[in-house]
Amino acid sequence: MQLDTIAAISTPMGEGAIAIVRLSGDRAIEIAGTLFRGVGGKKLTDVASHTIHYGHLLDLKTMEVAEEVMVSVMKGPKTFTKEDVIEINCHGGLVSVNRVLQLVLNAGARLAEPGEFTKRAFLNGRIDLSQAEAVMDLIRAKTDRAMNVALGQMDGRLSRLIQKLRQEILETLAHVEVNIDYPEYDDVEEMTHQLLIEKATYVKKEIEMLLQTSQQGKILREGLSTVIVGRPNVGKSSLLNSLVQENKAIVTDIPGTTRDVIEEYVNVRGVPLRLLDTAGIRETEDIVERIGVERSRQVLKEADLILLVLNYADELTPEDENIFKAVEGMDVIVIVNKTDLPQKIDLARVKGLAKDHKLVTTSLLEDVGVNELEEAIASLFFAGSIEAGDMTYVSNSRHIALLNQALHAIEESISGVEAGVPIDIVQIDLTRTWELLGEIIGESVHESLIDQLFSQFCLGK
Ligand SMILES: Nc1nc2c(ncn2[C@@H]2O[C@H](COP(=O)(O)OP(=O)(O)OP(=O)(O)O)[C@@H](O)[C@H]2O)c(=O)[nH]1
Ligand SMILES: [Mg+2]
Repeated sequence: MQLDTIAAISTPMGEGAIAIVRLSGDRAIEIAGTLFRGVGGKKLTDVASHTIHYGHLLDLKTMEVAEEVMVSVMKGPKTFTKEDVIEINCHGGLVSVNRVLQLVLNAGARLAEPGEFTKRAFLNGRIDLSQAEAVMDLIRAKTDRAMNVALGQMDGRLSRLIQKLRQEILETLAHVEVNIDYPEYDDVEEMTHQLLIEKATYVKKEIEMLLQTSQQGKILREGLSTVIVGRPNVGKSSLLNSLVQENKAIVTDIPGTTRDVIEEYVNVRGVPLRLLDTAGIRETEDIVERIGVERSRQVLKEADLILLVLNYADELTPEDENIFKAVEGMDVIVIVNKTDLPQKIDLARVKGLAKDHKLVTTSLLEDVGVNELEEAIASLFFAGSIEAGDMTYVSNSRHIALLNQALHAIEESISGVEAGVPIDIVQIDLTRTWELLGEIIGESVHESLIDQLFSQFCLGK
């Protein structure tokens, strides 16, 4: 495939010690070479691959020195894109790095689109689609574990599993083909049926297992989505601050202080939490607060874990009971806060409402009970037996959707065989499963989807 030579700034914008402009393509070395003036007249086109060289870049219009640089020369195919790659290390700083980019663009490179380097690695066959997506996950990883999952996927762990399943299906399809070609042999037909059920059941089980990891994968990637809810003024924002050990949210004694959803990432005893503090839920005339309350209700729906806060120094209200109703069926920890004040709450009634949920009492003001709460969160999470280990996690929503469709297709084929439908119909379902799994690793995917996926990348990656 003949592609033009692309260039982009590959380091974050802003001031730093160094910044990197990267080029990839057939003309990368030539383009950098025309700008580069090395020590003793050294030419980039003559140097060995995977070496780095000190020199200056010339502005070809004025023939003046524009920047002092170190240039890495990496010849394909042993590069990120499999093409010739140049990395120009220049001084960190907006002006400097933009000037270098401008020079290489003037010399014949084209500005890369977001994710185009990774896209080339994919198009040139160095990585498959799930690996490319892992590159993005890696960049965005917010926890250590998320990073390990992404590394595993980049290494091709998921790809290999998917390929193995596709191979099984292919072999099964070959058998079906024999059966269709020689329908007169009864024993072939019987064998085919038995084999079909066997293989398809195996594939089904493997897909189910992958899907089981998806919930955990999502949590590892994004953090356990944990929503703090409760009436105004019970201490929700105080709880967020106490868990992140910083004053992130505004705390006042005015009910209705928090108006928007506040989001913070925190590690509680090794459990990655995406912590959301919400506006206290109540009926209100204040428009801003009302929007906040509406948002609280929305984030509630997508929560993995609810921290329901009550006020020890106040009686239970119908609003409290409504909140209990709203979180029915979810993972909830009930927190009765402000135990330093005189008790007004009916704890027996709270226990009735809490049912099987864990109940913790705290005084956030005096830092009492927070340890117990952290323990409750961790035990809830680890009881769900999340293990980092070597497991293959599926965490990408595109993959999850495809796996669900593939599961459906393989189930169709199994029930088809069992119901004795014509074998060529079964063949269609099997082929469909094979195709859907292929989409995960980027075989048989539509070009527009590829464009869309890569456009989510950051520039220069
Ligand atoms: N006495 C006592 N006061 C507390 C405790 N926890 C929080 N408070 C106080 O209660 C008031 C409300 O706390 P916030 O954390 O802002 O409550 P909130 O639930 O976020 O309130 P809204 O954002 O208005 O919904 C503040 O004055 C806190 O200092 C506690 O354990 N004991
Ligand atoms: Mg608040």
